[in-house]
Amino acid sequence: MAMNANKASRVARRAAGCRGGRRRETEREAVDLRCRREAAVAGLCIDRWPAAASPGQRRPMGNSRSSLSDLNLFSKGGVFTREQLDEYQDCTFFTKKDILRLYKRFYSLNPSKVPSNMQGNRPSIVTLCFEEVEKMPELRENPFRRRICQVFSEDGCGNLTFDDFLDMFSVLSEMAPLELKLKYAFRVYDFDGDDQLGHDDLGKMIRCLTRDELTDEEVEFIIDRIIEESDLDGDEQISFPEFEHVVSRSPDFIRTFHIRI
Ligand SMILES: [Ca+2]
Ligand SMILES: [Ca+2]
Repeated sequence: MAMNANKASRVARRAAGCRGGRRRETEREAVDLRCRREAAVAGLCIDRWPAAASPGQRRPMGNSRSSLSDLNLFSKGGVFTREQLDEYQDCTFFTKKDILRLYKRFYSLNPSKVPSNMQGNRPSIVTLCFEEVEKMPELRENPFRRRICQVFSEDGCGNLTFDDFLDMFSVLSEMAPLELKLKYAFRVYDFDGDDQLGHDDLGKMIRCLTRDELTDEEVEFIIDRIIEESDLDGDEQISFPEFEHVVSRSPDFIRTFHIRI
């Protein structure tokens, strides 16, 4: 279990941008594994993805049983070096097999753009644009798909390298701890990136969640209620600790920052 905590910390560092020293930020080294149970239901209310399954129930990515044989073809071709796969396995919640499956998904989004050899620095250079990534069934119905991709993209615009793509699915995976998911859920909601959920962030979040079906009055009413419930220091904004506090009391607030692969 200790290894999982370390791994969580590594993935957090990686996802926070330690590659190449960009966007450095510290992460708590210890991750409370008691949160793992809640992780199954937690995250951003992002949508109608199926509820969490135990790791043994995970289905392979792709939509057919042929995935594995296709994958072998890729493996023999040497998509990644052993060192790359070791590092990916170390820095994410995935097995090498998962990583190759994810590569296959990435590749299939635009085979003319993604090379069949990803050695060297290609994983941090070859980029799929948001419009290509959002077609994935796992994201297509998600009202926050653009925000999620923006948060994980190196360029902040939602265009993803394979490294970004892998980080995104690692944090969204059922193996990622609640604490990590909350951190990214908060970033997704924080549209203006000022580390607070203010009035405008909450308005956008509610409109996104309800697919813009509420009147302005209804949105204002909900914003007021959220602030009333969550704003402990009275500054009319919700900080990350306040967000964590609320979400830990009402797990329904965020349902599924989670994608099965
Ligand atoms: Ca904000
Ligand atoms: Ca506050």
